[in-house]
Amino acid sequence: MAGKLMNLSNEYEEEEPSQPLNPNNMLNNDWCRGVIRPPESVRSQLKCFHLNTTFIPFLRLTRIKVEEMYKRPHIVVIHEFLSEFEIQILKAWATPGLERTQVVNDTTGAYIPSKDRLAFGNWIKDEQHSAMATISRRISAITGLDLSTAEDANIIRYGVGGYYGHHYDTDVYVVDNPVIKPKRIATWINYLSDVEAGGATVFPYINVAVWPEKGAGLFWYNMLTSGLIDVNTIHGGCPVLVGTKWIVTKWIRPTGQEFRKLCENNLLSYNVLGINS
Ligand SMILES: O=C(O)CCC(=O)C(=O)O
Repeated sequence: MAGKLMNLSNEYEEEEPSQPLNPNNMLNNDWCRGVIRPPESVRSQLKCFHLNTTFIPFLRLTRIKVEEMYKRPHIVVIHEFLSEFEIQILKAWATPGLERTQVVNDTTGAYIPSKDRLAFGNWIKDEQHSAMATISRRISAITGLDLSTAEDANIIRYGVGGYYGHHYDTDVYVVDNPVIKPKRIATWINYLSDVEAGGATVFPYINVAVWPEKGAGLFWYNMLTSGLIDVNTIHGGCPVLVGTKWIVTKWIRPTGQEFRKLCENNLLSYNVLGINS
């Protein structure tokens, strides 16, 4: 995989990744072992807070616990997002139809099995279970984004050794790519399990590792307010060493967000949970 394309968040003095990115070398890399993290200058700005739900009727009586993992791009964990009941429903729903996961081929656009992703997955539409519909509604209320145009949720089970190599959730290269993958303004991952060892979701360009926490949600914006892809959002799922990792991913598309997240022709303006900066 190519080296870093450009660094838009040059506001911070960040450590450079100590190893080249290589989806086949994830077992050995620093990010998966949790031995590197963002510098103190970045960490000291991160906050934990309760989302202000005063003006969100659907969430008004709830506590939404947000922990910032990074500012630009804005990467946040929502603790205690899913109930035990929802977790059990999603696992039970997915299990009979789990199949080897596939990735989009950049040349043909077809879904194909790939050595970059070793896991089993299934899809669920909001209409197929009221629990999923409610989860989507909560994600929409928390993010302020329209989820009616989002993709179906992808339920994934990684066994021991399962992983997902570093990738972007949306197209980065505009030129010379015959297949334009769907643009995904943002990604939400629900963790349905803890993992005894391994299995972190890592963002190697910014040294962020998020360890799976049963019931938590992980959210970030892939796009800047200009519509350009934030190259620092390259991420992957580290190999599971002990245990099983379950996630449910919702990829959120730009269509429908026109009046919710306004476009700005400013390369340094980032989408964030709440008000943009
Ligand atoms: O397994 C993970 O932690 C990452 C999953 C992921 O990158 C994705 O579903 O796009």
